[in-house]
Amino acid sequence: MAREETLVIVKPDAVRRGLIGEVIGRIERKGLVIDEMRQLRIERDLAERHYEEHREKPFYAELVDFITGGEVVVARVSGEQAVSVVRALMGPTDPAAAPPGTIRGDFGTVITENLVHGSDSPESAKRELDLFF
Ligand code: 3AN
Repeated sequence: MAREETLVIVKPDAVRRGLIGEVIGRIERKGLVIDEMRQLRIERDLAERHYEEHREKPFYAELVDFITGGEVVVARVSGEQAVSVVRALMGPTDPAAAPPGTIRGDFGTVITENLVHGSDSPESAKRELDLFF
């Protein structure tokens, strides 16, 4: 067991659909803590740094266009095993395949518009939190 921090981004599709409270509420009800949170429009340069590990992927341009295409909410979230607990709440990357009960499984069908980002390791969390906070 380890207390961890992770970065959560409520993506533009979720913000547009009025799901900020739904996403953040699930994280809070699970028992994690929102230490910092703000709403912003991500600049292209910041999006490219955030997603730099995907730079060579075929979906990279679409991903950067999407995340910069509307307001997002970024949150610093902490708690026991916060990285994997948030990933479990989110569900798998493709909402069409994500099980009901997860955020992506309950609210999405399209892979780009998958509602939420959560860091995939404590190392990624540190790098990503430093970009946003
Ligand atoms: P996750 O967000 O579940 O960690 P990653 O890190 O593999 O998924 O991908 C980052 C983001 O890139 C995803 N949240 C999703 O929006 C997008 N993405 C991943 N795979 C694809 C794909 N095959 N087609 C389009 N977008 C994708």
